[in-house]
Amino acid sequence: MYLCEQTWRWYGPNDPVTLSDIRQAGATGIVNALHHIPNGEVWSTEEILKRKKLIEEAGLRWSVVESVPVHEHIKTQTGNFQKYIDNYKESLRNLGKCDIRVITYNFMPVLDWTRTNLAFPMPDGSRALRFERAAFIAFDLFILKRPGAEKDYSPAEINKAKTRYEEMNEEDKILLTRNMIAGLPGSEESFTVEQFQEALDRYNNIDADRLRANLIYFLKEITPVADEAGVKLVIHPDDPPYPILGLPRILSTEDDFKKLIEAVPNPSNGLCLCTGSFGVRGDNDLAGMMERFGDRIHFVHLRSTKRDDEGNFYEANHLEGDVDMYGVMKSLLLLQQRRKCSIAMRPDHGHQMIDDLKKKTNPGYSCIGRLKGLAELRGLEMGIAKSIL
Ligand code: DNO
Repeated sequence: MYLCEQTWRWYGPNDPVTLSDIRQAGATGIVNALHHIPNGEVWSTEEILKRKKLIEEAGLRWSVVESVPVHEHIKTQTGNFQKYIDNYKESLRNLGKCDIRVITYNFMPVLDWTRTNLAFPMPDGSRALRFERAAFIAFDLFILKRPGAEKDYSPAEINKAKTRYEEMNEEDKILLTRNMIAGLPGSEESFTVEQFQEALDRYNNIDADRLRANLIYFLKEITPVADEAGVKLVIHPDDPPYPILGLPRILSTEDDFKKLIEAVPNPSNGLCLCTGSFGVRGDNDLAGMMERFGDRIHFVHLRSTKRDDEGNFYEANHLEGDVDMYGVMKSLLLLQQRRKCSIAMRPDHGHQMIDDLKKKTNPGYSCIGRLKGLAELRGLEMGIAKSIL
């Protein structure tokens, strides 16, 4: 019987969660990136092997790269983009040589994932990540003051955001700004408000069609290299899965990924099925996507979100919220039997809880919340496996 490979995202030697902690959590695979290499530069085999050795010495395996970041010049096709694409190819070849076979990336303009609140209190005393639409709009209209932003929102939304903004003290505003643009764990960029507006301006003439064309261009360049190197590329969906800050979005739905594989059918063109990101939209059928994109899915992020009618969502416990984790897990198990292989999954995010509340942790990536998530997912998997297989 093929079960998931249980993996865990580790931010490298500076991560407060150690490799030994991760082993105790029961994961066997590590999801890692060379964050010290500047975005756009080649990952040399030497650097890759150094990191690989560290992981293996702890009795673990480097299963997945998350992420080899895609330089903004590639996304906008400006400046030195061809050089950055060549560097990307080189990194893929080097990863293949070092026997690391799954490479995650995203094509979100400017920002990787976005939240307004990193310590949203849950009724049980733990803390969750949250996206609050009124706070987000307040940032856009009254802190960033993005030109033309008002036309993206209804009068009622603007009023609500105004009241929300007026209720904030200086500290709240600084914290909101930091959450929005200082870079959440794993994102390679961080900005001041001025730099941020400049970064947004680079997309003034780039709509979704253009951004998609740039992604397809990039994939047509790199997938033949990935095919040859024996590595799978997996794109991470947009988080949140709709346009924000006037930026185009191109990987928010099933149809978005379908367009990519139709344009670039190479086998290395794959998907990281992140149930938390796709799951924010009620119209994404996660278990169905698992089935329909089965051959393209090489990495799965398991987490759940809970949305309301006003565009807010928070990250729920792994087995609660809007994601039908039972349906997803069942679909993932059936897929693995069909493909006769294990697929790497990781518990994505987790509440900050228990002792971690007293520690400085990477938002979403504290130890105990993910340990709980992994334990629950592992139990769910075994229960389904034993009853259906
Ligand atoms: C957030 C993560 C993302 C993801 C990238 C992949 O917690 O899932 O930052 O790593 O988008 O490139």
